[in-house]
Amino acid sequence: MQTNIEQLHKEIKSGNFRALARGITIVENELTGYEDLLMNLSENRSARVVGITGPPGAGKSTIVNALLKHWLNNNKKIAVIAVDPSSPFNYGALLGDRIRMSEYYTNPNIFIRSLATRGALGGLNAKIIEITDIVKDAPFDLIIVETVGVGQSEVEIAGLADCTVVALVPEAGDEVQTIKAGIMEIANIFVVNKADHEEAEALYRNLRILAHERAGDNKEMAVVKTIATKDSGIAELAGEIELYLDNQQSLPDKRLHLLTEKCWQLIQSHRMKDISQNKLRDQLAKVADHADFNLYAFTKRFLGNS
Ligand SMILES: Nc1nc2c(ncn2[C@@H]2O[C@H](COP(=O)(O)OP(=O)(O)OP(=O)(O)O)[C@@H](O)[C@H]2O)c(=O)[nH]1
Ligand SMILES: [Mg+2]
Repeated sequence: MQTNIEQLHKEIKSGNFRALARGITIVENELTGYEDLLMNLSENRSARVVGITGPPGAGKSTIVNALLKHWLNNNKKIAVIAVDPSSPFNYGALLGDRIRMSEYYTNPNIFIRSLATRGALGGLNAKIIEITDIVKDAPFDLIIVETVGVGQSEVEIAGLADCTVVALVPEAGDEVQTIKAGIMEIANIFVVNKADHEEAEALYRNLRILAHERAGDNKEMAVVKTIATKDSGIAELAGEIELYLDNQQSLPDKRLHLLTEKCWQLIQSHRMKDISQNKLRDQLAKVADHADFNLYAFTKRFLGNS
């Protein structure tokens, strides 16, 4: 391993946030040394990943802020990864009312990073798995990943996270019976946020019924009402997350599925590394108009020679 990457790795492990930010940038952009960095991640990394997903504007960032405040008061070290924050919502805006902003920005117990989506992995950042892995190398208790629940991203977040929290809002009340089957599959905990709206009660009741029906003989999924802007229900939510993490089975199917997909992708990109479209095009230009041209035989020969 190159010395500077080795040094960076040491600093990340010791909790240096600048080093962590640098490491994320290296991995996100595949800069020199990124593979070294990934291949030398520590073993036995203990930080747990909490995914928070839900429709745009459901209050995910507000919930994360409120959870941050709660856990900071309990002396936890937390990293937040926000994927494609569609609103310019500023983490810390709410923290600011209890913790002075200056203190917050230099708070050694919170690390926050926003990532753009890159279209890959159905809405999550293409490097979200690698980035989360790097963050796990730093000494955090919890890593919170916020993603807007659109399309496939919900499914991926469930594979990435040790506990997936799905935030819904009362506006969805009428549609609760038609909540996408996918959401029921991925949620470990439901949050009914904006419980200050009167329709919240109906959504809460319906979710409880759904959770009950789904549970069978197993423990029912928790449904927690919150008013994130007022920190109401946040302690209960934090408690349910901790309880879920404490009782979690070792390797959920969803995780195995995600790892398989990711490994497949890595193998694919590794194998394709030396294959260039230009080279293919040049070679095809020479032979494609021959009467005996056969694309499949050509491809096989090309692979043999590359
Ligand atoms: N009345 C009420 N408003 C809330 C509550 N929680 C959040 N909000 C407001 O809802 C709006 C959206 O909150 P965000 O936390 O940005 O929602 P989000 O889900 O992170 O949104 P995106 O990241 O854009 O998908 C903000 O104006 C919040 O102040 C709540 O419990 N009650
Ligand atoms: Mg948000």
